[in-house]
Amino acid sequence: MASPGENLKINGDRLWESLMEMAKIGPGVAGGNNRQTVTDEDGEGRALFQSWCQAAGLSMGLDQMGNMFARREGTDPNALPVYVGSHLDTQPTGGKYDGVLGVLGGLEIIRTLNDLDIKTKHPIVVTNWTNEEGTRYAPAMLASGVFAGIHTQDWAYDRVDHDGKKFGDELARIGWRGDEEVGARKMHAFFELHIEQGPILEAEGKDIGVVTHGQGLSWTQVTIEGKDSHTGSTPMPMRKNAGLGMARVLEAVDQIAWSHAPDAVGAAGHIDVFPNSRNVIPGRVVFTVDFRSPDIAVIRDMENKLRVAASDICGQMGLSVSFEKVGGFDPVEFDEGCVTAVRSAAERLGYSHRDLISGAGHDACWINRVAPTAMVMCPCVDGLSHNEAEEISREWATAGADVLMHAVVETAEIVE
Ligand code: HGY
Ligand code: MN
Ligand code: MN
Repeated sequence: MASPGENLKINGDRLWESLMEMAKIGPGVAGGNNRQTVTDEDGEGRALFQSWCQAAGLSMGLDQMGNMFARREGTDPNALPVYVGSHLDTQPTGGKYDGVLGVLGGLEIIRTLNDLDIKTKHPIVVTNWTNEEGTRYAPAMLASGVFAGIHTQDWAYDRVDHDGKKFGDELARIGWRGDEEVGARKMHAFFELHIEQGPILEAEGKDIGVVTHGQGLSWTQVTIEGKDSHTGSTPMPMRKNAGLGMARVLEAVDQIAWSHAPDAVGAAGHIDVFPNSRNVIPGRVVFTVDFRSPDIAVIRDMENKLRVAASDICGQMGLSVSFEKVGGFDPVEFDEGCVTAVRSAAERLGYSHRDLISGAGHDACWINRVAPTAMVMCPCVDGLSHNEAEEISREWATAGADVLMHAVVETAEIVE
């Protein structure tokens, strides 16, 4: 296959302008974004993305999970398309680039190929996956998970948010529930550009992360029941303090993760306290423990140790405890051919690079189950993400999109 010339580059200013334009939709309170999945703001972001795709001459597809597919024809209409994309939904206190860079980086490839009238044998399809974040509706990567056959669509539709609203109803309400069967599309390959969301690339002065693997993830929802009672008049020995139980369990979570240092991590980001009143001892707490490691045996060990520790702690305190696995995936090894396309693209373009294990989960982790898949990463400032202060440089965005384009175009086969 002919490789693209090293002077094939995207238009970094145009990509940056699109990122800043998208960032205006669902603004946060501190310079980032709050464009959570299947909210009105998500719908607005989708509409803007669709208008840009149509302006670039792409034909639009939409499946029953709201996954968006914008297709540029190849010279061989029967050739399986090369897909490229990520997600437009954000955390409640999200950054402007998490996911968005991968979707708009894919669109920038199309805009550049159109500018230069470059044709490829395989069609290219830019993709926006619904609900990658899993923050309003667990689990993360929900729609790419249905696409890859991990979850059933009915199960996904029935997921409820904090207010009891169902995912399927909300997707229909914002008008982005399509007709296409989810997962019917077959792919030649899938590529995803994403910010690292960690400190390694910036610390080592590397432009590009060649993602060979993704670490595994486990989400266990823990419910501890005690007894609501007055914080003033209930004697200490009589208390059934579920909040205190949670505090001791979270200390154990931290120790469990440290026991597998340096490659394991653990914490709880979601915590609900009931009744959450200043003068009531919490009678019930519900929280989600997030464990991650590149080694599945370590993840299983951390899950087991959590259950043992939480059961012991709650037993000693007269509290009840229950567990529910609400998300997770095993460590991922990406496709060697696609990874090589990414690495040789970085080399051809003269960008510094290093192999990398992704610390965060991505739609590519599920799509890797159904198509040859790889990821490109760029640095982010201080490795910070899932924070409105998330920041990248224009140069990092450009380098990442250049490498993404070369990997995609080489795989889609340029037609001379
Ligand atoms: O949780 C994750 O790793 C991803 O950001 N959804
Ligand atoms: Mn992301
Ligand atoms: Mn994220």
